[in-house]
Amino acid sequence: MKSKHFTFLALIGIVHLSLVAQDLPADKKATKETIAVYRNLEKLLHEGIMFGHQDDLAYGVGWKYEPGRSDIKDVTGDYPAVYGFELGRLEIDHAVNLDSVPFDKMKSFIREAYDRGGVITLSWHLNNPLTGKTAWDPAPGTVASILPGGEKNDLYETWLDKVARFLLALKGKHGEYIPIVFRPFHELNGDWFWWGGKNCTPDELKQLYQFTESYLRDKKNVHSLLYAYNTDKFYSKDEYLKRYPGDEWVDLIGFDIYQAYNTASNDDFIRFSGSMLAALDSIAAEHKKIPALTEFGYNGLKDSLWWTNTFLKAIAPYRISYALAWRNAGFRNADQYEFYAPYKGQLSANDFVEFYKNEKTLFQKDITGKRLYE
Ligand code: BMA
Repeated sequence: MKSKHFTFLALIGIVHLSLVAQDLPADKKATKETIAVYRNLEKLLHEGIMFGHQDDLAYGVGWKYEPGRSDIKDVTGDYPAVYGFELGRLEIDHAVNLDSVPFDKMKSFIREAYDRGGVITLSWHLNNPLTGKTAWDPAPGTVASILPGGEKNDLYETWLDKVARFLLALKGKHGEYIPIVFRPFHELNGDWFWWGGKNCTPDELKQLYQFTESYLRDKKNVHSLLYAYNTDKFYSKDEYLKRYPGDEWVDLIGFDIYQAYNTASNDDFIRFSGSMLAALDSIAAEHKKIPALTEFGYNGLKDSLWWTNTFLKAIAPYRISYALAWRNAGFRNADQYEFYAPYKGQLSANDFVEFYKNEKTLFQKDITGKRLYE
């Protein structure tokens, strides 16, 4: 009996081990708060899926920079559990990012989110360092030009210096660095960014990822980052891993998906996300990484039951750390708008409240007490 019990426990141990992340994040000198949040993200995988929202505290549909406001809070009375912000244009010394958020305000939003125990993730639509145009300028040769030995390597290092300065200025009340899930070079299998798809070789992308991480970590002493590897849609595990820089460089793995074009119907969205989330889950178990839905959305939310009838059905069966809805940029006119989360009075707002109440979803009130940074 005893030995059977022992075998059973040992087996549980093995199964459990195969599901968990490694003991330490990719950065072996990570600060204690970063290690804590890394381990807690893994634990939370067994409890539910954290809801995240890009630029949540900065603006929403019809408002900008109103202290304490959030479209998610307007609708549910609670904040998201995860907050996304964006660094694009920090590299060229602009005071505001490419979506008009002043970097100074962004720092305060990040501190505010951290003080509430929320998780913060940063993306970076950095300009093309070879041409000086935007991230969406897929000039061939750009990645090669910024790797060591390339003509723009020095310039790229100065851009990383600025990112490091920003990250090192993010401190909590006790002077500790605020941990950040950093997801550079996102959607890296798509062709629209200069670091993406056919615009560089898989090997160049891997080198870029590794160079960026070692530079921030070893040259700039930034030890508050968890690194996310992030594709767009993918059709096989091989495709997903084609540009993967290696287990020792990555903490979270994710992908971005929007309900649009080839996932136009609810059923298509559920089926397609499902097959990707299943693949992600299995890659996460094999590589001991934390799976996340790093961006998602259905622009305009023209389906009053989208949250419970489509999105929840798509994600609920899978282990996912968080799902980050993209930004509520609002309306330019009646036909031109961009928002992926409801605002007060929006067609899907009541259904979002049901989504909020569902036991699978985690918002601020579900996680603050868990003290993820301790
Ligand atoms: C895109 C859109 C753009 C935005 C960019 C970077 O998906 O939301 O409006 O500028 O992301 O955040």
